[in-house]
Formats: sequence, structure tokens, C-alpha cells
Amino acid sequence: MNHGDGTPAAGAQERRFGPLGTALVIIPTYNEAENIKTIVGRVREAVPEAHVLVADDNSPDGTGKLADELAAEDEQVHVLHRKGKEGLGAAYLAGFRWGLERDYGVLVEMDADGSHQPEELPRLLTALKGADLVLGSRWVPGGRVVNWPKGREFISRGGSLYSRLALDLPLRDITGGYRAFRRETLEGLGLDEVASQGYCFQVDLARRAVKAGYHVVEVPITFVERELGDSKMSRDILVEALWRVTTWGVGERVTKLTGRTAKPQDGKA
Ligand SMILES: Nc1nc2c(ncn2[C@@H]2O[C@H](COP(=O)(O)OP(=O)(O)OP(=O)(O)O)[C@@H](O)[C@H]2O)c(=O)[nH]1
Ligand SMILES: [Mg+2]
Repeated sequence: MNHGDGTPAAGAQERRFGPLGTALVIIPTYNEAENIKTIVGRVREAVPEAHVLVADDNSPDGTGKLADELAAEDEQVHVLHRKGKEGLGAAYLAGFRWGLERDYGVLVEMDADGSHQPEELPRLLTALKGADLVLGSRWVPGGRVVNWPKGREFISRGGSLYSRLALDLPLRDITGGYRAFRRETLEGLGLDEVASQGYCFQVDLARRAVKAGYHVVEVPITFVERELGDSKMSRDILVEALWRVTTWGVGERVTKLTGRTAKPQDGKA
């Protein structure tokens, strides 16, 4: 059952879930020099016990160097330098591996541009006490977007609705990128086979979690459009996501019809 207000499920479910452990907030960056200091500072203030990992793809604007400066001043801030731009999904997968190799109990996805407000993270973490995965959701009651043109909202709502119907997922915001995973959930998702491109990455993680029987909870968030820096969203990313989701949906239906065993890697990007 969904506890959209962030309240953990009572009774049996609370017993089922162990303590959370330390959270690692992974922030992928590509040319976020204008945003990186602010976002890291806000995370550190909102959840002082959490650690931060900036996963930078060798940003030409020097974001990685700024992140190094933050890490030098604060032992709870870390930087993962990657060779070059390989996309958001690849950066998250590398960040997840970095965190899973260490002693973190929770791994959080958060954009650098301020769209995902660190001040809302405590609510996501509270919900995770009674869940395996928490999705920050724009499209459940109480969730909203600020400063988005109508067209962008239409595309995002449409993308989630299409994914929901094509993949038969009981979720409202399937493409969103503000999420908190328990370590055990990520370990059970088969990260080696996750499609790593664009929005497909988020859709693939969500569908794998639901299909694996994990308890996924959506918590309403207020998503704020970026004010500084450039978007990396592109038409290609959208088209790719549409194509991939359709492939997965058709694959699942064929599997059901023929009784063949499901192979999630069939849709791998
Ligand atoms: N490491 C890494 N980070 C990336 C890459 N592409 C995007 N990001 C980061 O991923 C996050 C989301 O990217 P955005 O450009 O904000 O994408 P978006 O939120 O869909 O688009 P806007 O709403 O226009 O901001 C930001 O923190 C980016 O810096 C990449 O190739 N590598
Ligand atoms: Mg953004």
C-alpha cells in the first residue's frame, strides 16, 4: 500500500524493515559549476548525517574541481571522477557501486540543479523506514512542479502514463529522478543489466523493483525547474525512452502469452 504522506506503514511492515543506516546522496553532474556548491550545502544542512557523492563526468566547466574543493573541507563529501560524458544512468550506476562497496545503508538519487529539494529528503527517508524504495513523485496528490511550461508537464505526465500502461506498473511518476533505495533493494535489482540511457534508466529501475516484488512507495514532492545552467534533456533521450518502454511492454505481453520466462535484459540499452 502507498503511504503518499511519507508515513511508514505500521505494524507488520515496520517489523519487516530493518534500520536504515547511513545515507549516501549521489549527485551526478555535467557542467553544474553554478549549482554544485549550493546543492551540496543544502544537502548537508537538510540531513547532516548523510554523506554526498558527486559523480562528475569530467565537466568542461570545472564542476569536478569545485566538488574536490568541497570534499577537501568536509569529510562527508566525496567525488567520483569519471573519464567523460557517458550519461546520467552510467554515472548513477558507478555511484551506486561506489556506495555499495562501502558501508552505506541507503542510496539516494538527486539532481544537481535544485529540481529535487534537499529539504524534502527527510520525508523520503522517513517513508523508506517502511519501504524498499521511495520515489519522489510529482504526480501523486500533493506533488507538483514549479516553473514548468505546460508543454514540458504534458510530456512528463504523458511519459509516466504511457510507461504505467505499457508496463503495467502501479506508479504515477515513473521517470522521476529523486529516489531513495535501501542497499538491499539495489543489490537485488541486477544493476549489471539495467538500461543506462536517459529516462529509461529511471523507468527500468522502477519496473525492476516492482516486478521483483519490492515495496515501492511514492512520496509527493515539489519539483522546481532549474534556474541556472543548461538542461541535458534532448529529443533523442525522449525518443529512446519511448522506444525502449514500448519494447519492454511488448516483450512482457509476449512473455505472458507464450508462457516464456521473463528476461529483463531483453530490453537492455
Ligand atoms: N555525470 C553525469 N551527469 C549528468 C549527465 N547528464 C546529466 N547529468 C546530470 O543529471 C542531472 C539531471 O540532468 P538535467 O539536465 O537537469 O536533466 P533534466 O532534469 O531532465 O532537465 P531539466 O529539467 O531541463 O533540468 C543533473 O544533475 C545533470 O548535471 C551525464 O552525462 N553525466
Ligand atoms: Mg534538471
